[in-house]
Amino acid sequence: MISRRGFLGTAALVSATAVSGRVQAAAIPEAPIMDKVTMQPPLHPTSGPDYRPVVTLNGWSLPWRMNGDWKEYHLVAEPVVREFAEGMKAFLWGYNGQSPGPTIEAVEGDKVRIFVTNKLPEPTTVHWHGMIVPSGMDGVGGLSQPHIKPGKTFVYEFEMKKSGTFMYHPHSDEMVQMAMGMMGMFVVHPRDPAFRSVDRDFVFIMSSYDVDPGTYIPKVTEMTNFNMWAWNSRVFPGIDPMPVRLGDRVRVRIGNLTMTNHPIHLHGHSFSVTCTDGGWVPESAQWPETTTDVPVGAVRAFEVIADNPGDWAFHCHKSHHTMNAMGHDLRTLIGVPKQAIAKAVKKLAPDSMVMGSTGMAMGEMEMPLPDNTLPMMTGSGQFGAIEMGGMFTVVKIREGLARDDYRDPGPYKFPAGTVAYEIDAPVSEPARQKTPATAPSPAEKRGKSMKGMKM
Ligand SMILES: [Cu+2]
Repeated sequence: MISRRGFLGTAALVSATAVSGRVQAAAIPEAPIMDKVTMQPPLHPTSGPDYRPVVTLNGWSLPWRMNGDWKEYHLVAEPVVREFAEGMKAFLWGYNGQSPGPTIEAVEGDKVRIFVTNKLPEPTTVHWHGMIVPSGMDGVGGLSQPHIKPGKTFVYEFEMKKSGTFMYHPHSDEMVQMAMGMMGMFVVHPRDPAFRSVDRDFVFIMSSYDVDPGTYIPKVTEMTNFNMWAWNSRVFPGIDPMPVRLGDRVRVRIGNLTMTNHPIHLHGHSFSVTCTDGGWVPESAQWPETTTDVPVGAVRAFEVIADNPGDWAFHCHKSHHTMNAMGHDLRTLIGVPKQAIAKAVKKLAPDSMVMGSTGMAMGEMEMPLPDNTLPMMTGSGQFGAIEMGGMFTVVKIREGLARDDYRDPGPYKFPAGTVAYEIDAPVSEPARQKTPATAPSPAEKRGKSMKGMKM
């Protein structure tokens, strides 16, 4: 649900000598605020050219209003509380009540006017990453504009020169403001709705945080060692599933404003990267993939025909990025009998754990957690623990979903006889080919045959 902030004061913007095409005596548009962390229904356009709207994983699109032939939006940069998953919240900075900010949608050729009000305790700006804008609208504080001081509102005006998938983020105290979650996606739809049209269009932005277990504020000076790897500032199992109708052509647009690359992998299908933040990839330059690397400060959008029904894992392939806090600095104790040391260590460090020796699935272990901390691997499926966290969700491909139905269809009903199964094996040791315990190396073999040779 979108609640309304109401109109802000307008006196500051009233000017008797308004320049044509600039804000005149009109009120500043409303700044809608979002209080939900779940994926909101697509926002179909009620004015201007038609398009198929995107849906934002655990997010929403920013409503706008028309003022003459300008589309007007209002972003409010402000401190927010964001829930990463049930059981953990963080104090972040974002826009309009959430971090990341709402997805902004417009159409190629649109003239947009974006009001930015700064309710942060320090100056900010907004940079429109990947978009072709006049230099003075590029949002680099000090270089292309004065910083927006706390309590002030600035206006950005530009035309949508090209369609594609872009991002927005501050270019002012960047290290702090991005580490605090200030970012969002900007989708520009093609003027021709038939161009690269799809049935479902998902979008999200990747961010990372370093939040010590039991605390609420990210450590903003961290460079590489993050412990929260998030899609739209959510981690599994807090990330929405992606419901898809069998046979749909699906686009997934992914932005990356973390400090490292993410190889994003989809099970059960192959796809092609069709768009970057530079624009559309010509068909002749596309190739099949099942994993695409999304570099830092970049966007990759891929398209896939959802022709394989089921529940399909969709995740970053760096295994540390599918874990939540506390799993990153532990000793490897594979092969070490651990019960005794676990007991001893836990006395000294109650939040520690040892891994990899009892055959117990990590996701099934119970360990005491500090407040406001998620288990490192979690989530459950119809067969047991999923043992994931971070950048992981499930693409749920089902027959006959309605067009704009994005509700979780529940676990997949596997047709009988299509699930990997256990057999009753009479012996615990499988039969193996008989080979010496240590086979001679090729060099040893050569040495033997050399000895036998007459020189
Ligand atoms: Cu990753």
